[in-house]
Amino acid sequence: MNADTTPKPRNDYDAVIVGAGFAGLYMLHRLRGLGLSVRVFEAGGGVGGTWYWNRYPGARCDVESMEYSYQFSEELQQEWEWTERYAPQAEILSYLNHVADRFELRPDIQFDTRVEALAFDEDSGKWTVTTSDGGQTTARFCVLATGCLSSPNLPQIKGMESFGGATYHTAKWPHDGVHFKGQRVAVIGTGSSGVQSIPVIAQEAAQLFVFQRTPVYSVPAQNTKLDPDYVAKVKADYRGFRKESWFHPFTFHAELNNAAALETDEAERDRVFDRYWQHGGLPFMASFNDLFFNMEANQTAAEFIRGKIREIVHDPALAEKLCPEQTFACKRLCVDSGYYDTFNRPNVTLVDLNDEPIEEIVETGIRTSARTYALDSIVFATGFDAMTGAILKIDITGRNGAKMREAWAAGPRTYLGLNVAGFPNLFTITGPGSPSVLSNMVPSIEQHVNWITDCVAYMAEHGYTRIEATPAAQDAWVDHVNEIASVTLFPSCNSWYLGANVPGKPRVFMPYYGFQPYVQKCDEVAAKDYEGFRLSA
Ligand code: NA7
Repeated sequence: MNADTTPKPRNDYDAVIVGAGFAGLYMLHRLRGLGLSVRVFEAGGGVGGTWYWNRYPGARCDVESMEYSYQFSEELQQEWEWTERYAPQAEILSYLNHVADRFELRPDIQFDTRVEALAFDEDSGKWTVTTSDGGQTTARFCVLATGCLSSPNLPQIKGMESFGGATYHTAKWPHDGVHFKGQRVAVIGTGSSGVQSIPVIAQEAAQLFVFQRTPVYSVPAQNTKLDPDYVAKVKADYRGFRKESWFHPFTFHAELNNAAALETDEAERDRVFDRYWQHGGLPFMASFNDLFFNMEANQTAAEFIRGKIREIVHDPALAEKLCPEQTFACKRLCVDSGYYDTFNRPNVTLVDLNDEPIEEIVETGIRTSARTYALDSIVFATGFDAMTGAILKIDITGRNGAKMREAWAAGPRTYLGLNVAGFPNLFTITGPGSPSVLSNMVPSIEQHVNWITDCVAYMAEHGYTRIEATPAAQDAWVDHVNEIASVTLFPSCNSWYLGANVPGKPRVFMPYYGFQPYVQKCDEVAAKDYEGFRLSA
């Protein structure tokens, strides 16, 4: 495309990107490739997003490393060597640092700078970006690459400030690590972050108290060093391997069993479940094709996992307390390394918050309705204000003074999870209304970045300077997202997909279920000259 070649003052760019994680880095690479001037603002001191912040013990990805990576560069995917089936946080962070260096991205990224406000100026057609360093930058395009799980949720518990020991949130973990040796430690929360960190902290702490509000379904990762023969096989046709996952309902490799749990006799069903359990990880969800659509089928998987918990945990009463009752995989399924077995350790105590709710945090520890737990450290593994939290932290003002916080007061509304009516030239990557967290994030990010890049190029070719979703297209899309969600079992539990984990957050199912139909829709929209968007000069 023909980029504007007139010299620009340092605070005016063609595009501003917020965030330098997987999404922001690739977006920068692509927009620069169009010849655009681009500035990235990143709150962290380095690249990596989620993988920069979540340095808690045991942190690793629940999607296999050979496919939790970029595919846009054949050289990159050939040269990078993953060491384990599931990459630990530090390795993913090294990978992203490598990407930043390899594609010389750093000069265009301003670190330690949080975007505080975005305001659209009708006359100039540009966004003014106000940053935490007091700076103001203008840009025609603005891309929110702020991540789905980047705004930590810290519960407000009475007396928190009075605790005399140390407190940590898994998503804001100190960079030089934490030593728990000899300590009495509490972990509050048993989602993925709790499930991954609890077995590791238990090995070091003198005493570990796990404060559980809702028991969780977890499948063993069966993590292992990567087999060089397997890696060589994938790399021999990496494009083919990626294509297979692109067309897989989960967007990562998993053997799909095209049989219904309800049409399979119990003994055979258990054999199948066990085979997937031994294989490990999220592919367990592919063991039968009716698990997400029929509660009776769903509960066969639930009961299988409860059976495993009863087998693993020696104390039957404790095992019952660890058994989840809600819909299987309605909250994101966890993938663990020794989670349930950790409760057999003599230094680990489960505190069931349904029996003894937390009343307050005191100087010496946590007081529940039953007793006071004396503690040296408290770890909050309490998750995120997911999908909308990081976006709504920014004071965003669109056309005619419209506020994003008001536009989303009853829950997020987007067209394709890519743009919001009333907010021209503002794109979201893996925003609410797109498959994002229900898919393998990296291919989803690449699909969005590619779509946005093509859109910006199209606008330049056709002399357009402004794009914005029409309210009608947005309304129809929001209805469609809800309609699809309603045929699944996802809305049947209090998950962060629904915003149910954050007090006061509107209860709306945020991601779109179905990667392939979604991609098809995005492609059709582009092919029909961005149908559902208003383009203007
Ligand atoms: P999650 O999955 O949201 O888990 C948070 C956990 O913290 C969950 O067990 C919550 O219980 C618990 N929680 C939250 N608030 C409280 C309070 N106030 N008291 C007690 N317990 C509380 O976050 P994660 O960081 O583990 O994982 C997020 C995603 O990252 C994960 O799904 C993967 O995609 C990667 P609840 O279930 O709400 O009763």
